[in-house]
Amino acid sequence: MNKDTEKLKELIDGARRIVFFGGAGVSTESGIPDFRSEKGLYEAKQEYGRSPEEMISHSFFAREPDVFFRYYKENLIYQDARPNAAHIGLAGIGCAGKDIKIVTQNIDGLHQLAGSEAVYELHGSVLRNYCLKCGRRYDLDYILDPANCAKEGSGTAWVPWCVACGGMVRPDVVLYEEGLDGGTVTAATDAIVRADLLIVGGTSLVVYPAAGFLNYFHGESLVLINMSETSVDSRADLVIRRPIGEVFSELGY
Ligand code: CNA
Repeated sequence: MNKDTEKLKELIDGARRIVFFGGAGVSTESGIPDFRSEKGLYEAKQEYGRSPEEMISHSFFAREPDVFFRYYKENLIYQDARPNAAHIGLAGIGCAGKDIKIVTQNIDGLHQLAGSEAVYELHGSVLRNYCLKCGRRYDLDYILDPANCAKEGSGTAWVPWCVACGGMVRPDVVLYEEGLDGGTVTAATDAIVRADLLIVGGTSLVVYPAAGFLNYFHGESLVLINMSETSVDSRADLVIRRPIGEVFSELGY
């Protein structure tokens, strides 16, 4: 086992309450691109001529729902993606009897698919959708089915519509310019405040308010697992600059 992985294993084994705080880099090894890596969505062909932040902002969604949904379905949905060694290892730490909570900026549902139980999704989930008019809930398959997107006279092909009331169905995902869910924020910050070990992985830590959650941590050890440098590297007790899936498969939980 690599020296830094050995050190991480010691910290995990000695911790009483662990929080893993993660971002898009946790899922790149599952084939889901992040935003800021070389192969991330920022570098992907800019056929829309706008940044990912603008494309998935509240104002763009309100202004051009059809283009929004096209971009969203083409770039943010990966139905065949499966949990990688990082998701599986984190779930394994829980199975080994450790108190571990996951605070994620990801919207892909892969932590739950891997078996993690306490998962706080700061930015919602692509798996959940709801009608803006009557609140009826829909799954991902519903919004991807073209039959649910055709509406006479609407002139759109990508926007899903509610079968009950005809209202527009939207993803339960926090768009840029929208606030985070209060209950999720409270649960996530409580977990961080109580943790003695905080492992941060696969996040550039530039998206706020999520990145600011790290300031709630006053526990014993802070570990960072990220391919590129972040603003909190200097505060960390251990920095590992390797693919996170590789690190977790070495840990062997
Ligand atoms: P980001 O800004 O794209 O940063 C990702 C970070 O992960 C970068 O610093 C990379 O160097 C690092 N990284 C990439 N691959 C690995 C790897 N295998 N091992 C270790 N580090 C790696 O993404 P953030 O999560 O920080 O930004 C927050 C946004 C991105 C959130 O709002 C997410 O909802 C959004 N997003 C989510 C997904 C998803 O759900 N999988 C995908 C794309 C974007």
